[in-house]
Amino acid sequence: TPYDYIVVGGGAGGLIAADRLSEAGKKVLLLERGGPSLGSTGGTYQATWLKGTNFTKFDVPGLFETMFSDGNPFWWCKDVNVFAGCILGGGTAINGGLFWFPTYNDFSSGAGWPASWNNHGPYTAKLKARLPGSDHPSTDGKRYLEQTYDVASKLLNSQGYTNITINDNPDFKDHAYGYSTFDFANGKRAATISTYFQSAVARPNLTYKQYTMVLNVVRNGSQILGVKTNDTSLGPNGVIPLTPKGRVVLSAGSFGTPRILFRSGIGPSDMISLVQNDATAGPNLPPQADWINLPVGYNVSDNPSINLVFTHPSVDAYENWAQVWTNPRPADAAQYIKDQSGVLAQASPKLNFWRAYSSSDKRTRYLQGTVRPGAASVTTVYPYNASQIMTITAYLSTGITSRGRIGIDAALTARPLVNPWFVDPVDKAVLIQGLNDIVSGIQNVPGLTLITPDNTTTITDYVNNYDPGSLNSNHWVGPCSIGIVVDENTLVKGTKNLHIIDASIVPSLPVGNPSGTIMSAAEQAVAKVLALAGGP
Ligand code: 6FA
Ligand code: ABL
Repeated sequence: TPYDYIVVGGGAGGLIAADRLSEAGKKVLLLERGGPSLGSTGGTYQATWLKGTNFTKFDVPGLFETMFSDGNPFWWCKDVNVFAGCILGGGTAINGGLFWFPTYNDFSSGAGWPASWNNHGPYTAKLKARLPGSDHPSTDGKRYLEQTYDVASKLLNSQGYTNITINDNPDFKDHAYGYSTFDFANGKRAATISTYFQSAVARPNLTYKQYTMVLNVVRNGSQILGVKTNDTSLGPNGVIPLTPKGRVVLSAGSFGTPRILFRSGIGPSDMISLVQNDATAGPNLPPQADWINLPVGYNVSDNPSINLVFTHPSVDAYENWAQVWTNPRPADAAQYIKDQSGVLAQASPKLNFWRAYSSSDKRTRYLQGTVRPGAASVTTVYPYNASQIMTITAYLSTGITSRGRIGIDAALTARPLVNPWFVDPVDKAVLIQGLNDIVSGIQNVPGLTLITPDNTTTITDYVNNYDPGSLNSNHWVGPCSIGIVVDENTLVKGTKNLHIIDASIVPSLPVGNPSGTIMSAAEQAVAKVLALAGGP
């Protein structure tokens, strides 16, 4: 059967697109390559201690850190060489859940948005109505495991920071800090899954197919006719058609969407040539005369981030989250099962802060900090108390000038081709300054000890010797930037009916972890698509 809209990918962007398109009465097909995540969507992957409940690994916020330590991490995309979620909810099913409503700057022309996008307010309000977020997601309204919050707030108070409720003051991002805020509700992960997805699948005019991978769009020149999937039960050769005025919306993420474009003959010729050389994908390319040359994969950014690890005698490192899957603290597990309250109703972050820097190139760059108990790794020549470790991750965000490139290799694995961090030395200099400012306050907090780097290494040497891969923040945006690859209505240039609604159209990094801005952008994008003339 033909569809008015085929939405490819059920992540942050795709679930909002599918919900709003079906709400408007369109006949929508939502295709997701992964399977269920939350228990409410049919997910079943549980820790033993959760047996008898309907909660999976993806529901329980306190299991977030185990995404990186699990022996069977089936949720990661195996054909993307950085972390990406291939499961219902995409990144939002497996991420830390940090959730920030956008600032004015996040959608400003200076950030690369067309003028028609600057007023994000009404769209953010629509998002907020569906997904308010919470800085106290435990169902009893209390906060738990707050020692690192207390330590970090002492550090920041001594440096002139103001304590605020972050999402009540989105534009206050200089010398501001507050409780970490999450897209969780009722002590569980919510994101776009238990919200937009739930209302979308309830509509008879929306069809959802999981475990279905889109390989390429099928097109006649600039006219998209449908999509080709890996499931031949869905149509001849796996092809699913559009209605005559129908449109395809790609929401496969910053790695998945460019790959679909390359496999459809859209993008730089070096990428399409790799597809051409592939025995399976090559024959599905349109004739070379129909290739559409666009800079898909360029203008990519991700926050460079650096971890500082400390100890403080008051801190409970919570066994560095190593026990929560197999052997959680019994009282905390019981409390969570009883009413989704307690330590496990929240993910690891406890406090976030921001500071603005003006730099030698006269630009303003923002630094974000995320504070949590535990640490991914410790490097010190001294003995230390592992039960007292905590991390401040410092991210360079809005204002970054460095850009990288995303593409594919000969195996069609999606990957960064050019790393986007520290291409511009000013970015690195500002992050080093921000780190130095953080550690300059240590003396104001009795008992606080920096253990990575320790006092045998300067911050500058630490940053210069940092493993480049560890600079990755998983916040990839921009490979199909608005104004460059897509027009202001998210239409892929050179096509009549191919749209993109996901992180890949975001032209530069927002000030916080990006999912809130991506969701607000999706609300705005789908409204613009629905308002276009000539559609179904
Ligand atoms: N962002 C935040 O705001 N806060 C966080 O705490 C945070 N943490 C993390 C994190 O801890 C990790 C490990 C990762 C990987 C990301 C984090 N992010 C965080 C970033 C945030 O999750 C992403 O920026 C956001 O999810 C991007 O939204 P998109 O809509 O652009 O893309 P998704 O990856 O969410 O969804 C793509 C979907 O398409 C997936 O479900 C995928 O399975 C599906 N898909 C891909 N290719 C497909 C194909 N060919 N056919 C069908 N489906 C496909
Ligand atoms: C994010 O936005 C980042 O993308 C994640 O990297 C981050 O989680 C979460 N939010 C929470 O702040 C970190 C984990 O806390 C680390 O344990 C892990 O090593 C790291 O992700 C891997 O990138």
